Amino acid sequence: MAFFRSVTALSRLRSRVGQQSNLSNSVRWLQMQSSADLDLHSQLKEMIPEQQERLKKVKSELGKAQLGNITVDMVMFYVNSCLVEVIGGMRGMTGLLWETSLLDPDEGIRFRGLSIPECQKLLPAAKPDGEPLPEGLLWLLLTGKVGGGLRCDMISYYVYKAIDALPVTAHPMTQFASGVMALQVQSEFQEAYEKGIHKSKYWEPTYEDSLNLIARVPVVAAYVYQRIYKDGKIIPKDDSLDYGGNFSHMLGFDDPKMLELMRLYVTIHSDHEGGNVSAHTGHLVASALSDPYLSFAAALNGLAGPLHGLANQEVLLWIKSVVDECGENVTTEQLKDYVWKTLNSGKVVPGFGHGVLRKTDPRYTCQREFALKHLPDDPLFQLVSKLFEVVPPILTKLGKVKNPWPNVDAHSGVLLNHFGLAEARYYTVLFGVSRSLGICSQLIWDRALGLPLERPKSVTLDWIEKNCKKAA
Ligand code: NMX
Ligand code: MLT
Repeated sequence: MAFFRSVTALSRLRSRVGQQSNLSNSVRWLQMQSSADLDLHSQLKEMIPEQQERLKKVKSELGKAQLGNITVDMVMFYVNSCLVEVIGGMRGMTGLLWETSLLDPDEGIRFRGLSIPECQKLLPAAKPDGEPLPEGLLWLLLTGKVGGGLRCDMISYYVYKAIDALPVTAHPMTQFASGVMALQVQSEFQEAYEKGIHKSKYWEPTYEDSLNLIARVPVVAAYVYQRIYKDGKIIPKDDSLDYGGNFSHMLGFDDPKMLELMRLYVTIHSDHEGGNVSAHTGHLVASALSDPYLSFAAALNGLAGPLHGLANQEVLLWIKSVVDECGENVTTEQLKDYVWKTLNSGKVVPGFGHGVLRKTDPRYTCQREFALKHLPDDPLFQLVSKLFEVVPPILTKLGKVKNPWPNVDAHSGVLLNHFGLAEARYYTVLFGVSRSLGICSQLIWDRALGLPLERPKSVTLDWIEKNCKKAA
């Protein structure tokens, strides 16, 4: 079965009529052409009762099965048997149901069972041997099936005034998250809830909000970019383009290779199972029946932290600081010294390490392959390659770093920089646009499966001392 969909096929897709405003237009991705000829909504409607039954069966048959032991040292860290009084961050605790993807510490992410190379082979592309289309990935995340192209729709929206109310110097993530919050005033879930919708129907307005949100965030993001770095002019979408291609176009980048990069970028950053800070935050907030806009805006605020999504900004700034100090032809010895200088000044080496992964992130690897294909001679790419050799042995020498290998953020900046998107402070916004696909897909399933309010128990140090027996 051939899954490739050509640009011609995409250009056949028609726009649907949407509301207009004088402030903006955006793109709405509505429906995929699946082999089963069912639109996305119908396909989900068909799947939901089966999955609800499946969950019921799991609860009744496996409800008391153990997923692991929660011990005090998951909450606390012990170093050489001495208690270090920091919170352990729940590493290794299984506590969430997340259907759209699963992360293996050694192998990396699988989206509904498909690895990144498999997605590159199986998902629809805009051209032969091209990068996967994010809309194909969205279909996969939502249904577990490989679908075809998407139909896009013009809709209107204005959040520009909310963004414009901020100083132009505000961090791009602040402007982006504010724009997403402003989108919330059109939440269909909120309206339906106020009208008393039955809980069995929650998933439907969640679905509408989620698809609207996914369609609108590139427009908000592109505006933030134009406002901060260009002349503030809105570049209208191009109907012949797909989601990733259009996003690049609205940012002002029309090089076909950059369009391909954006397709790959949006696909690989979309989802990383449920426990990462942004996904977990989105899921937690949505468990209070906050609508997808409120939940996703909260997720973005977590993504904006330097240990999470802001690391892509930090990586390019750090790489540029290496070049400023040592020049582009930095030697291995100079690089080692620079890494040690960073560590000795109490900072982390951005782009290396991970809370779960214990090998090189496959999202790093596929970006490296993209660079080898399209920009092998780029000096910053060569620097990134050198860092791959220099950093892991140094981090290993520290003795405390559990994963010395590069993560997704170690590579993305030099690719974007190569095609002219050089404003590192903006990079996390791109990550945010992509993550809307994963978080919102899961939110639809959260409501479809009737997942409850999330409310784990917490304890005090005093409680642990009184109630926990010393291990033998
Ligand atoms: N540079 C220096 N020290 C590090 C690094 C690094 N890249 N990675 C881990 N460590 C330290 C860490 O700070 C901790 O030190 P301390 O005990 O003094 O607080 C120690 O090693 C143990 O940490 P780990 O258990 O290995 O890692 P943890 O799960 O706590 O944190 C990260 C994971 C990703 C936060 C951490 O590796 C890090 O800070 N990396 C750099 C920032 C980064 O690239 N973040 C992006 C992650 C991917 N994403 O997009 O979200
Ligand atoms: C992510 O993509 O969310 C990051 O790799 C962080 C994580 O998985 O914890």
